[in-house]
Amino acid sequence: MKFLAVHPSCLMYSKIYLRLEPLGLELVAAAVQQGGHEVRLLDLQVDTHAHYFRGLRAWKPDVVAFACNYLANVPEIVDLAKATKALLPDCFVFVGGHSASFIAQEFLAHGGGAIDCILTGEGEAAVLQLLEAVQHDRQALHQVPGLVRRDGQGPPPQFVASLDGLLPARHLLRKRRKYFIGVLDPCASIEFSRGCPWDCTFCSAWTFYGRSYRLKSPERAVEELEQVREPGIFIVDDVAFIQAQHGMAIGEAIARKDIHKEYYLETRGDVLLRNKPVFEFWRSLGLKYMFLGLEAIDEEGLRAFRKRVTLSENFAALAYARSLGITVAVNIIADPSWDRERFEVIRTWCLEIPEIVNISVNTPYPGTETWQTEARQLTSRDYRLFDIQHTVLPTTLPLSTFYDELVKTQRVLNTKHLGWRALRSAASIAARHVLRGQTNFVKMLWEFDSVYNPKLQLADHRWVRVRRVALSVSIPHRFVSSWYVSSPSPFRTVLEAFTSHGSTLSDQS
Ligand code: B12
Ligand code: SF4
Repeated sequence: MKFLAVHPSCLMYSKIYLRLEPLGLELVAAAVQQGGHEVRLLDLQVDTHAHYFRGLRAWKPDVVAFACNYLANVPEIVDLAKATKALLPDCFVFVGGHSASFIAQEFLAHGGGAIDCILTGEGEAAVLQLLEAVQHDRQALHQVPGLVRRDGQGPPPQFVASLDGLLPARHLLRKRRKYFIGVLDPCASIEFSRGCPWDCTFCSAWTFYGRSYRLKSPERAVEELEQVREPGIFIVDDVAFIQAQHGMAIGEAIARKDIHKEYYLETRGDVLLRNKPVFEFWRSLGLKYMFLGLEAIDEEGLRAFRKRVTLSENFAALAYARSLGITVAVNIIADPSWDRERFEVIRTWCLEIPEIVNISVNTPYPGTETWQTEARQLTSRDYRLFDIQHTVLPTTLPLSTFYDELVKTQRVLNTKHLGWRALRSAASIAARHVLRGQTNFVKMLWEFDSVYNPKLQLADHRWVRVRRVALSVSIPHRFVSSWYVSSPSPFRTVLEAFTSHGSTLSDQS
């Protein structure tokens, strides 16, 4: 069969700071290719809708599969699915990814028949069984693990047998030079582990992977790395190098093979402090950037997010990363309840430290605990506003003032790292990139004002009110009745844990 895999357009972040290859979709595409099907992959982060429709008309795929890891992409995917069915009524259209898995029934309802099913969980585990059913016996769709249709569902999704069996179909991407993060331009992505053993309230890593934590063997990890051409590598693990031995073994294999790359990874403050020798070693291998999810600069905030780390540990981790000469980016979650003083405190703190500070807005996301406890307060249910740059919860400040303060804070932070100042400090790197025809990093330095603008952000809310959004997120009431009942076992286990602790879920079910 002819299989077209599609990643939706850029998010607000990916318009500036980073744009990454769709690794999950490449894994799904690789599995389909191994099954003997003809596969194409289109990434709308770097290609246009016009290109998509031209391809549909010319190639006439039998199956179109969309990746949906982010709620903000839901309306685009629904529109594309409807247009696809209008053009090719016999084409089988389905969606997978994190967000699709958590709102499967809602997604199907939005599609109004244009989306044939949602494949929840890890796509590469069941996609061939799905295609087999599509090709030979549609009745068998109901036996596909993780598959959700409007009239029923298959057994719970299964995990892939081993991460070692996976190799993403990187060769299917046409515009690989478009992927970057900061000065790592171009940059590829790689996965060394899956899942996370912690249980932060705002995060769904632990509900999606059912709290499992799996590792790729160091041999396979390095074999894969050797095949990557890009000089920059984004390690996509939720928390890198939780197990020191694993991180060390991969590092040693890289050193033995004399592989020279520059790396970006995300980890936790306590993991960094616990596994100092690993990070030190990786620094010598080319670890350039590190992202630490601090989330809050007060103990109360850390407790509320259930980060299970102390403020002093986080600050000690920052100091340690600094001492290694690694460029550190940290994240702070802005709460809609913040007043002017609170924003001012954050601005002052951020200016005192050399790190890049990213401010995101506290947003309940389906699949998280916060979704269960806070979704009833939502002020907007428009998917497009669930991008952590808008607020969907009530603000203490008037909405326009909240955005003024938010963007003012982000701008203050960005002047440290974007524009002429950044270009001066990274002039030789920028010049090298431009000479090689790589312009993603240099363009990024001036893009802030065109993307982040309080008036535009406010206008997005007005737009929603004026047009009455047909596609909106369902609050937990519906979410529970459809998603909980139809959800696979790891999700169920976690939700049951919430109910047994007397969360709002029990009032609703
Ligand atoms: C890189 C990344 C980003 C980048 C995106 C870069 C880009 N597009 O250029 C940035 C930094 C911008 C980003 C932002 C956000 N992210 Co993010 N991000 C990731 C990260 C670290 C890696 C993604 C990846 O490549 N994973 C590896 C691949 C192999 O896994 P995968 O993509 O999930 O694919 C598997 C399945 O999902 C599924 N699948 C995926 N696509 C498809 C398609 C089909 C057809 C099928 C059948 C299956 C399928 O099968 C794949 C293989 O098993 C993940 C964490 C992680 N480790 O996955 C979080 C993650 C995807 N992000 C998440 C979140 C919550 C966000 C934010 C909302 C907030 C935040 N915490 O930063 C914002 C959203 C921004 C917005 N505007 O909406 C969540 C998703 C939760 C959800 N949707 O329920 C994750 C899982 C992190 C987490 N631990 O909670 N993110
Ligand atoms: S925020 Fe990080 S540490 Fe917390 S559960 Fe998610 S991935 Fe794990």
